[in-house]
Amino acid sequence: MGFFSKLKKAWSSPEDAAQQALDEYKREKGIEIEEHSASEPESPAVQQTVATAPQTETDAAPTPETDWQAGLTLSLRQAEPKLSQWLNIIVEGVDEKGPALWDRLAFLFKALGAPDAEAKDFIAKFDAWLDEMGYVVVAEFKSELQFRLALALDLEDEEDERDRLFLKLSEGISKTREQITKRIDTLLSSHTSLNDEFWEEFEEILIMADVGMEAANQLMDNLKARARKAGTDNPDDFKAILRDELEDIFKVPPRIEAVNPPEVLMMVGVNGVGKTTTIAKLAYRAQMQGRKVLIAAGDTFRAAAIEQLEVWANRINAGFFAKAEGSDPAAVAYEAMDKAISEGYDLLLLDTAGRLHTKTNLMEELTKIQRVVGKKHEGAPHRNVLVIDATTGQNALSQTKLFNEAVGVDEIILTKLDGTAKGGVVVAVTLQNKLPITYVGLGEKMEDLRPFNGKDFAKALLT
Ligand SMILES: Nc1nc2c(ncn2[C@@H]2O[C@H](COP(=O)(O)OP(=O)(O)OP(=O)(O)O)[C@@H](O)[C@H]2O)c(=O)[nH]1
Ligand SMILES: [Mg+2]
Repeated sequence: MGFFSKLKKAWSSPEDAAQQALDEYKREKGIEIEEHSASEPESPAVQQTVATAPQTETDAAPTPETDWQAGLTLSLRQAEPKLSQWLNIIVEGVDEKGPALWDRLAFLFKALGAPDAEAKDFIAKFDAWLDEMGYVVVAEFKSELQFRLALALDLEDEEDERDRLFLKLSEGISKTREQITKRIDTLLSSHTSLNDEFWEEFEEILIMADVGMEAANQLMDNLKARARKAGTDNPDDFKAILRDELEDIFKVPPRIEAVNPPEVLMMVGVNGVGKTTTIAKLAYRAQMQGRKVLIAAGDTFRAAAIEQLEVWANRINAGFFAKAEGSDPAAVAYEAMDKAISEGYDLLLLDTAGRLHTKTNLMEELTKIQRVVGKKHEGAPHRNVLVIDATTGQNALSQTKLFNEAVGVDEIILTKLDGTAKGGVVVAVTLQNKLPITYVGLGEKMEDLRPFNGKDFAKALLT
């Protein structure tokens, strides 16, 4: 059972909801409410808010304040146990940011059993972010608000959030799906068995979708073996076989090691793939989850790169460390490591340059960074994260190979999966390197960097 279902169950049985409705009615009419027996299970503050409000103002008519709180309580109790539904109730009738919204949001936090201080902090940060972004109207930021709530309350795994993510992923890869799935459907409808001609045409589809020759061959071998094992050469069974195979391909477990904080992530990748913005998104996620984050500007090649990172750090309220343009990136990393340790940061994110024309130097520079932070802090950098841009198709493969050989890659973040038909490269990258894809970028907003789930990807691709 999910968090919301549990909470709802703890709140009340249907009778209690009815009792609440009655209380609400009485309160509206200004009729005094008698005490109920204490059989209701003790639970988060909604209960208390409603129960205590009338006691403090026994004789007075209900204030507008108790009214909205009671109304919200009732609505929350009756709503489907989903964050999205609850958020809809919270923002109902509120068009813009402001005290009314913050009161209601604080009330939701209370209802969910979160401490007051956490609610205050969340709201203050969110308000500051809205100012920074210039968002005023609820419709502009509701989705972001839900994402933040899910992160802050550790509800990202709730069914509702997973559904939302799936939808987002599904939309994000619609062009890739168009490229692959429509063609597969046509292929399947024109064949009565999985014969040689079928496989040849299937291979063509894979190549067109940027899976690449080598990976395509490997994939086909696996699929043929699966079909044989299942004793079928019926095209009707093909999609299920392909889905199973894709799920298996993506089952690369991320390397999780016990890390002695601060944890250090080094972001690598060629220029323009999205390293800097992904660092901001990761920092933001980590902060929402209560970690103290320091971002270091290891791309000292361009002043603009340092500034870009600083703007992001300020925007999300993360720590920031930089030296002048042209400084030695390893020195930046070393000093940032120092700062992270002495100031008690939980996570250090190292941005790096990505210029391609000095490939050898770049790799030397990266290994030097690794060396110096490792000297300062045992095991650091704990994760080398390679950022690749899905729109580059086959180049993603050579980049993975290059970086993996030079500095060792622990995981991959695939950006710009939205709006490309070349998403098939995910299959090739995973198949050929056996590296886990941990996040995918589905757009430019903060909420657009999401954990990658291979099973969902396979499903979204083939439905
Ligand atoms: N649509 C979309 N755009 C993205 C995504 N991730 C990053 N971008 C955009 O890609 C552009 C380049 O991003 P940066 O973060 O500056 O890339 P970088 O790797 O740091 O680039 P260099 O510092 O030049 O090496 C920016 O305009 C980002 O907004 C994504 O997942 N989807
Ligand atoms: Mg950058």
